[in-house]
Order: sequence, then structure tokens, then C-alpha cells
Amino acid sequence: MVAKRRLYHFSTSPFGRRARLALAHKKLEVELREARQNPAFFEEARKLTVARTVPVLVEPDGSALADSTAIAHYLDKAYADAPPLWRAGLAGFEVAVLVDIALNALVDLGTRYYPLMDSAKWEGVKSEMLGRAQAALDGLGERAKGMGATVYTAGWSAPDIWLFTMTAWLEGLPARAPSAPFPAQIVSLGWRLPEALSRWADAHRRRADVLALDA
Ligand SMILES: N[C@@H](CCC(=O)N[C@@H](CS)C(=O)NCC(=O)O)C(=O)O
Repeated sequence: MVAKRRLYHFSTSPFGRRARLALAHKKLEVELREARQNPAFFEEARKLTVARTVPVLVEPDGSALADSTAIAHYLDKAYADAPPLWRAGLAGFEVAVLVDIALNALVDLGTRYYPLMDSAKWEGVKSEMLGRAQAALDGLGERAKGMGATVYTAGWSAPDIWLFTMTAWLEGLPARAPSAPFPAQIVSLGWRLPEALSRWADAHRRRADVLALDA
């Protein structure tokens, strides 16, 4: 029997969701292993790579790769005949990197470093990292105002996937905060999602691949 492609992921994570949308864009079937609801899957993922994060992609030949951005670059090279995730031109890479600056700062501060909040140095570190996250969000908001429905006129691709999953995740955090500590901690940091990003995302909320994320 041929092994299936697998993705270890957290279903609510923007990193996991963008990996899933990247796989859908490449029209690749994948078996999903939800690693938050099933801690045994998280343990499996951690044995497959030393990265200690999900998503982790496992190809049918057993080779494994962590990191959603690396996964999307890999998929483009490995499945070059399928629709492209990345295109020539700086704009898409700039959008993707600003998304990661914002997400990494908010996730690190609001989860991994949050236990340090009683430190005398916390406010200084938080202010610096939050300033970077907010500058990235504001920069993306300005870009969204001048953008069409997608970053490249040729249509939906990785930068749109990056921007959409970040926007939808940040929008959803306040509603999740009362019942989940990590969302509550991230919300408590005090950032603002530019309205232009929500308006840009409106065009994509009913896409079949986006709806399939929660099906
Ligand atoms: N740069 C990584 C970030 C992945 C990441 O931070 N994943 C989180 C879930 S949102 C995770 O695995 N957290 C578990 C942990 O850090 O122990 C990517 O793009 O895949």
C-alpha cells in the first residue's frame, strides 16, 4: 500500500491553515493529523523533525518538513506543474514577510514568552516586539488599500494565503479569548488589526478551499 501524504497541524493555527491552503492550491491530497486535540500526533510530529512546531508535512516517501513557508516553497518546486504559489516580483514576498513579522511577534509574546511578564524587563521587550508587529500590520493595511482582490493580478497565490489566514485568525481571537488562555493572552497584548485588512479579506471568505478549512 502506498503511504499517504500527511500534515500534522493545529486546526486553528494560521501556520497550519496556510499550509493546508497551499496544499489545496497545489491540488494535493493530504491526510490531516490534528496535533492539539490528539497529543500523540504532536509527539509523532516532534519525532519527525527537530523543529518542535507544527505544521509538519510528511511526503508519501516518508520525508518530513516543518515550517509553513518552507513547505510552500518546497511544494512549488516539487509540484511545478500545479498552479504556482510564489510568483516573480517583490510584492508577494514583502507581504509574506510582513505577515510573519506580525504573527511571530504576537505568537511569541502572547504564548512562549508570556510567562516572563512579571519580569522588570517585560514592558521594554514587549514594547519593542509589539511595535514591530503593529508596524507590519499597519504596513499591510496600507498595501491592502491600494491592492486588488489578490496581491498579484494573476490571482490567488501564497501571499494572499498568508495575508488572509493571518487576518482571519486575528479577527477571531477576541471571540476565542474567554475560553482559551493563549488567545486571551495574545489579545491582552493590545494590537490593532487595520480595517483595510478585514475589507480586503471579505473577497475571500467564501472561497471553497477557505470554507473547507472548517468543514
Ligand atoms: N514558523 C513556523 C511557526 C509554526 C508555529 O509557531 N506553530 C505553533 C502552532 S501556532 C506550534 O507548533 N506551537 C507549539 C509549540 O511551540 O510548542 C511555521 O510557519 O510553520
